[in-house]
Amino acid sequence: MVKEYKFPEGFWWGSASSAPQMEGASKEDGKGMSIYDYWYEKEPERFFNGIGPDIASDFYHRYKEDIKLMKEIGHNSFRTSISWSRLIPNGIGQINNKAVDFYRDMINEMIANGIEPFMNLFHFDMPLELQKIGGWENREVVDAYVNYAKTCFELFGDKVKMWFTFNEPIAPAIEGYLYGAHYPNIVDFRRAIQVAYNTIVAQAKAIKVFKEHQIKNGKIGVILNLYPVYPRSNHPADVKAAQIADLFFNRSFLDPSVKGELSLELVDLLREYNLLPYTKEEDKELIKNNKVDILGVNYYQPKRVKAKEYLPNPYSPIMPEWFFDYYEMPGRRMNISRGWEIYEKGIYDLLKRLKDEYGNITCFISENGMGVQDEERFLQNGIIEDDYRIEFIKEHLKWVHKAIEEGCNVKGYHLWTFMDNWSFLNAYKNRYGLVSVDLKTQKRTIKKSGYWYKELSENNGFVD
Ligand code: BGP
Repeated sequence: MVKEYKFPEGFWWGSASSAPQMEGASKEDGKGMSIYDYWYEKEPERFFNGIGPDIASDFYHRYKEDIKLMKEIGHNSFRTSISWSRLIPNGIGQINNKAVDFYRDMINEMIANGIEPFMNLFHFDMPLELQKIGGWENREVVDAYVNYAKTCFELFGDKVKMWFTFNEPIAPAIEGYLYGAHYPNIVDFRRAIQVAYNTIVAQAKAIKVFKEHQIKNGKIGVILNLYPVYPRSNHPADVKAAQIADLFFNRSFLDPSVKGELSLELVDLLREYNLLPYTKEEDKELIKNNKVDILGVNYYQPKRVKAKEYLPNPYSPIMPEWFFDYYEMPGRRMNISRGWEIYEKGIYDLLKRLKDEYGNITCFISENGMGVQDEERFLQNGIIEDDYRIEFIKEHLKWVHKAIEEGCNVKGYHLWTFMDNWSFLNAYKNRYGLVSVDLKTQKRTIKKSGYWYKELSENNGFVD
């Protein structure tokens, strides 16, 4: 049966990206080094095909034509980030005026094209100078971040109304300090928890400053990568495993951001394993009084877990996986390029949970998308015929639509991403864009999905 899926008036249609993943120009116009610029210099072999963030999709030079393309494919909003090390090359101190000009012009260009800028302050790219003094483990860096946030509100708050403290703040903690996948490539659960905790404090302090700054009609939020966590069965051991995975991967940031308090169950668990972070007396009140106004939800895949098959080696470093095993559900559908399960209903389950357990906070889908390797396979008459991406978006949007019908407070949908961009580690292996980028020439070509997205936005929905 054919059905029309109409979305609420004023729904945000657009996409998301970030400074380190699209700007390039990593050594130009006074930009300081971020940890990724540095790591790439040191170990280029760790990035897919040895491609780093130095050129990326060259948005720094091509933003005007790119923003026009965004408009052409139906964007009414777009999220990117400010590069801290471009704006303040040493992380603290001197502001780079060339960066101020660039961001001001970029923002003005978006607004002139009817695209609301959603501005994120931090997308994994710690200024190298601040990493040298301990990065997020050091409270001085928290203060430097708050000062950077304040600078951004002052410089761009007259134009940008939608602000975000962090994209996926759990990622620098666990990928950088627990799984060794991001710089500084450490494996130490205790340190990861300190990083996560300090990030939560940094967020609360930035929100406090934001409120003091009183940006007219301004909103501040956070973008979290959330996972519906499904136990293998209803057996109490499987259910317990899922609850613990949920504490680590969702509630760790969701509870302080939305409810203004750390999850007591998580605190108890960390205490039991002697993993509690160093805190300050005043933090609790600060976190309580500085919750987010809006939540961005990045959804790619669920987590399926089961009780552990074997007891962990007591001599091995403690990891979240001491408490559960991942479960490969028979028949699960996979995006094999990325190794991620595709499970559309997960987006609905997440949104319903936010309604039921998190006060139906104003939210939007801030990332969702499908990265495909060797996408040139689908080139026909010069354009990439990515019907799979259109299907992927439609199938997720049907569930978003159902969630809205059932009262969830969802304001928009941002795809990852506008044009093919650089990915931490995977570089340009998997292409996610509505617009393809030829890395040799930097030529942009709208994909079939880009044309479809335009119709989606113009009709504020689709028929299927
Ligand atoms: C999210 C990040 C993005 C983006 C996306 C796709 O977690 O916020 O930065 O990269 O995932 O993932 P990947 O690039 O690893 O395929």
